[in-house]
Amino acid sequence: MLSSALLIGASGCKPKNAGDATGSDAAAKVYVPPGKYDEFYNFVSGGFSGQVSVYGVPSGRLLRVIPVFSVDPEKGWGYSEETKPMLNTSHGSVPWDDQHHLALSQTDGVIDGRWIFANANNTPRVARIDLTTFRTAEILEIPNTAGNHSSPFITENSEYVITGTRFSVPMDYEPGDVPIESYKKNFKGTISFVSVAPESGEMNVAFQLLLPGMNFDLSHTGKGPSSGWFFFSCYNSELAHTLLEVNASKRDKDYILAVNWKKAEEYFKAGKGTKRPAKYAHNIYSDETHTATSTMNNEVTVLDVKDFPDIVYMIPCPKSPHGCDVDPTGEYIVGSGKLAALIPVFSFSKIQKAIADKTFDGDYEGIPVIKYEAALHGEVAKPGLGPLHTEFDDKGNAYTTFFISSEVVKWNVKNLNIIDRIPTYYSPGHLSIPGGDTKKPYGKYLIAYNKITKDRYLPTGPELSQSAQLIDISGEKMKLLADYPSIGEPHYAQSLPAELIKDKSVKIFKLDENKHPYVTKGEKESKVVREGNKVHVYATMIRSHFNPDNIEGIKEGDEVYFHVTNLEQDWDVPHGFAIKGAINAELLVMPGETSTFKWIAPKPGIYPFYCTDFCSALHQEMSGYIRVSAKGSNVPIAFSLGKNSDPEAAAEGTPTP
Ligand code: RUQ
Ligand code: CUA
Repeated sequence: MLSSALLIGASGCKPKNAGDATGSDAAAKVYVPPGKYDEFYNFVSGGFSGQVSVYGVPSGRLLRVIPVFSVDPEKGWGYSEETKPMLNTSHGSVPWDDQHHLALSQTDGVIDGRWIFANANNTPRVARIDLTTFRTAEILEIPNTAGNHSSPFITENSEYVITGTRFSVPMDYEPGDVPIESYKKNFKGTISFVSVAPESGEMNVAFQLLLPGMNFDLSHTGKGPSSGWFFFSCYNSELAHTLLEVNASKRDKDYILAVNWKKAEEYFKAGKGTKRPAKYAHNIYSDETHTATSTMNNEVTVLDVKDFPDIVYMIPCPKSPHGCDVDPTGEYIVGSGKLAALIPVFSFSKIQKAIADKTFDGDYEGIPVIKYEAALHGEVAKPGLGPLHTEFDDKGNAYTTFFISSEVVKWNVKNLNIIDRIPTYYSPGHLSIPGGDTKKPYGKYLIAYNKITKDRYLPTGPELSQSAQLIDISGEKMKLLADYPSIGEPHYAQSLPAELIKDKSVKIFKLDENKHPYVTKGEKESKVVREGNKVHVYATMIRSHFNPDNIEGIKEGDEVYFHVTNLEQDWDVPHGFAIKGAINAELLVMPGETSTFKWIAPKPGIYPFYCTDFCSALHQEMSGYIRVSAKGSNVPIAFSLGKNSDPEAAAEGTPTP
C-alpha cells in the first residue's frame, strides 16, 4: 500500500514540515564557501526556453545559460550576423525550440568531458555544445522526423548520437498530403544515427531506420555485455492518430524496441541502404572565423527494417513505457511504464537467449516480439505511481521517479527490493545522478527535476518556477539537502565532475588566430568603408573606448555592418555593443573575437552607441556617436577617435578632417 502521505504530496497539500531539509547537517553539505568551486557541473535542459543552463552542485548556484535553440538577446545569439546561420533550418530561420534531453560525450562508456549534445523537440535538431567554450558549436537538422523528443542518446564511444521520432509522419520523400485516417498505411517512424567525428565532433546523419508508425519515447545505449545495442521505449503501438490519451493507452503492454545498431551499421557500411531525397540544414560555428555557416543537405540513407530482419526486436513492456534505462553493468534494462503498477527489469543475456531460441510471441508489424517472460529479469512490485525515469549509483542501486505519487524510490537492481523512498515537491519527471546512465556513476548526489512547485517558493504570479531538488544518496537512506529554481522546464540534466573540464575552459580567443574576414587586429586598422549602400565599420574595443567612436557620412537607409573586434587578451573582459533604436539586440564580444551587428540607418540624426558590459572603472565612458544624414546629402564618410576635442573648434562646427 502507498502511504497516504505520498498521495497527499501528489495532490499538492503539504503535510506539516514535509520537505524541510533537516537543519545544519543538510546546510553544511550544500554550503560552498564564497570563492570556492562546486564539485560538479550540472547541465540542465531548458524545456520550453530552448536553452541549456549550467549550475554548480551541490550549491545550486547558476553559472551560465548557454543559448542553443532560441535567440538570446543577452548574448546576441541569433542576432549577430555570425550566429544567425546557427538557427537556420529547412523551414528557414527558427528562433525558438523546446529542449528536453542532454547527453554528455563518452569514451568507453564513461563521461569524457568533450561535448554535451542537446535535442530540439519541435523542429527536429540536435546540437553539440563545446565544453571548452560553453557555446553551441553545431546544430544538425534531422530529416524524416517530427517531434525529436526521443533524442539525443549517445553510444559508448560517442560513435553516434541516436534520435527517434516522436510523431510518426509520412516520409519527406513521399507525398505528405494524405488523409490523416490513412495513418496505418502512410505514417512511418524513424530512428536516426548521427555520426560524431572522433576529433572534431562534427555530426552527420549517417543513416536512418524505417519503422512502423509508433511514437518513440526514450532510449539508452547498451554497455559492457550489451555493447552495440540500443533500447527504445515506444508507445502508441495502437497506431492511433486521434485522442491519444485514450486511444494510445488501450493496450496492456507497449514495447521496448531492442536495436542491434552494430548490425545496422554493418548493413549501412556494406551499402545496403537506400538513398532518399531529403532537405535538412547543417550549421557549424567556427572558433577560427568566429562565424557560423549553414549548408543544406539533400539526401539521406534509409534502411527499412522489414528488409533486415536481424536488426530489431520488440519486448513487451507494461504500460505506455516512458523511461528506458540501462544499468551500469549493461545487463539490466529498466522500462518505466507511465501507467504501470510495477517496474519490469529486462535481462540482456535473456534477451539474447530468447533471440537465439526464437522464443517469440508472434510479431508486431513484421518485427519479432520476444516473449515477455523470456526477456524478464523480474519486476519491482508496488514501487509507486507513475514511474518515469531511472538512474543508477555505483553500488548496484536504481533510483526511479514517480510522477503521480511524487517521490523517488531507491531499489536494488539485482534482487528488486525497495530500499528507501523520499517525497519530492512535486511531481518529478527526470532525475539525474552524475554519470548515472553510464558505466561509472558518481553516486553522491541525485537531483530530481520537479514539474510543479506550488507552495515551495515565494509566489510570482500565475507562473511559478520549476525546480531541482538535491538529494544526498551517499548513505542507505536518501536525504533531501536543498532545492533551487530552474529556467524554463528543467527537463533532464547531466552532470560531470568539475575536475574533468574546469582547467580546459577557454579564457580568451587568440587575436593572432582570428580569421574573421572583417577582423580589425589593431586600432590603427580601424576604418569605415562604403560599398554602394552598404557601409562596413571595422571597429575595435578595448578598455575603455571604441575605435572609431565618431562616425559620419552614413545615410538614411544604408545597411551598416559594425564588425567589432574585442582586442582584449585577458580572461573575463567581454565588451558589449548596442545602438539606440536598433531593432536587433546587443552584441557581447569575447576577448579576441569579432562580431557583426547589422543596422539599417534610420532617419537623419545622431545615434549613440555604447558598451553594455561593465568592463572597467571607465566603462560608462565607453561610447560613441554615429551621425545619419539624409539620403541625398554629401556628408563624406569620416571616422575618428579623440579628434576635434577642442571645444571651441567643435562649437564652430569645424568638419572632421
Ligand atoms: S521526457 S519527464 Cu521529455 Cu524526458 Cu520524461
Ligand atoms: Cu567595454 Cu564596458
